[in-house]
Amino acid sequence: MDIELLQGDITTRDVDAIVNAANSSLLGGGGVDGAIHRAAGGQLLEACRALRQTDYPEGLPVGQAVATDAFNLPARWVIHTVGPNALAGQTDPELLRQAFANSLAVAERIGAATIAFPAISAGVYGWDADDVARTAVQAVGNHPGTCLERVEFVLFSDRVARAFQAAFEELRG
Ligand code: AR6
Repeated sequence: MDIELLQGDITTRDVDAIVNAANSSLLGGGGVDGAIHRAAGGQLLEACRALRQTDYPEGLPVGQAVATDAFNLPARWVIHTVGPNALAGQTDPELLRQAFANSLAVAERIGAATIAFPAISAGVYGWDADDVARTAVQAVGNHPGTCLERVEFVLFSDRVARAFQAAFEELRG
């Protein structure tokens, strides 16, 4: 499995699945969530509303992941996950690991060969970029699946991009 670090806007990525750092409501928000909903168009919100009416009436729990169509995006699917919110006291790295690992598991289930991740929880949810980078790298490194050929991390800011670079160098020794 190839792992790539890129800097830029995840909504432009022509991969099978992009991951959305959503909130439990699944009904949109700011940051990368807002960008994905704007670029995908209103049908994405309709698909998320449908999930709330069926599988997730209480919302998507922290650490879980679910896929929808990606509508107007170049990607085929959006995998919505909810990272822990450090500002609300959710500081257990296991929750963040689950958000990455369950997104990868959903990608395998739907047959995605390529996936792009943002730095889940490194924005509004207040996690330190180094902790997010380390957790992300470990989750991908320990992923047991066989379907995925390429994992991209698409990072918006210099600070977060540097954190991921450092985490990868650590992993590769
Ligand atoms: N492409 C790639 N990365 C982006 C983009 C983009 N277009 N836009 C922002 N980022 P955040 P969270 C980066 O706040 O911390 C939302 O309101 C951003 O710079 O989007 O998990 C949700 O609805 C940061 O490095 O997600 C939730 O309520 C990273 O993406 C809450 O924010 C994650 O920042 C989730 O907070």
